[in-house]
Amino acid sequence: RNDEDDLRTALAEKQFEVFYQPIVDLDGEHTVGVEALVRWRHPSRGLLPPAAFLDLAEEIGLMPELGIWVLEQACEQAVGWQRDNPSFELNVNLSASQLGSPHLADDIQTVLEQTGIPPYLLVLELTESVALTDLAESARVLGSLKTLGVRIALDDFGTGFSSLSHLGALPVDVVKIDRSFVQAMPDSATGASVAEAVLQIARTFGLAPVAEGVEDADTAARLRELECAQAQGYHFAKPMPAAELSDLLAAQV
Ligand code: G
Ligand code: G
Ligand code: MN
Ligand code: NA
Repeated sequence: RNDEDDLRTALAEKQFEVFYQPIVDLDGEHTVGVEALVRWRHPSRGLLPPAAFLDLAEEIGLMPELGIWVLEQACEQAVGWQRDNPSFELNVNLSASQLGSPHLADDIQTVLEQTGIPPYLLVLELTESVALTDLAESARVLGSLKTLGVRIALDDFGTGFSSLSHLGALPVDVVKIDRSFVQAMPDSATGASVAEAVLQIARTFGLAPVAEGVEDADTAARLRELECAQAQGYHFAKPMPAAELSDLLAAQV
């Protein structure tokens, strides 16, 4: 048996789990939402991170199915969290092959209906590099998703662009500032200025920024000064199983 067979079996047997990383508002440091992040509970190798299997899953055509499974799981969980916090947001990642799937919008619509999650509380994340591969096609597909009422986030923002023209061409609501910029903030004045410039670009285009990879209190404070409303990172919390997230939410009420 090879890795490919293992992965197909994993999908058939649902050996995956969804972890959730809090997204906080930088003013009160309350959890305002989560990003869903898939893990593989491998029968012999233990809990595997996405880096260990997502590229292969994408390559052999399993990502559309795995991606929709993650979306379903995450929406079911989020509906519960929304009972206590009616504005609780759920972010779910989309892969390149999902974006290319002709039934993506229909599949998402089905999950929205089956789980009853309000569409405006679902944020679909797409990496900037995927979004830029074919700008016209991305604009068309994201436009079709927007008609469902969901929001779109550009992930790894700032790493992919050769020009800024794409920001006007894509129907995007949120940008997730790549952690390379955030982590360079304490290093030097230049690092801090670049992060500030990336935030400024987001604002120029009317996009809500979420800072990724915040690992210390100083960076959080600096981002707050720069009026970045939301952030994510180990300083606040690592990705965790659904039950732990429920405990965390219960403790902060
Ligand atoms: O969980 P971790 O922090 O190791 O995530 C690593 C990367 O894997 C993230 O950048 C994220 O974009 C990607 N990833 C995690 N879960 C999913 C998923 O369900 N679908 C897609 N397409 N990517 C995911
Ligand atoms: O989709 P994306 O690649 O942005 O997913 C977030 C990834 O970043 C996950 O792999 C998550 O575990 C990781 N991550 C989240 N917070 C931090 C952090 O503060 N520092 C670092 N180094 N990684 C983080
Ligand atoms: Mn992401
Ligand atoms: Na990212």
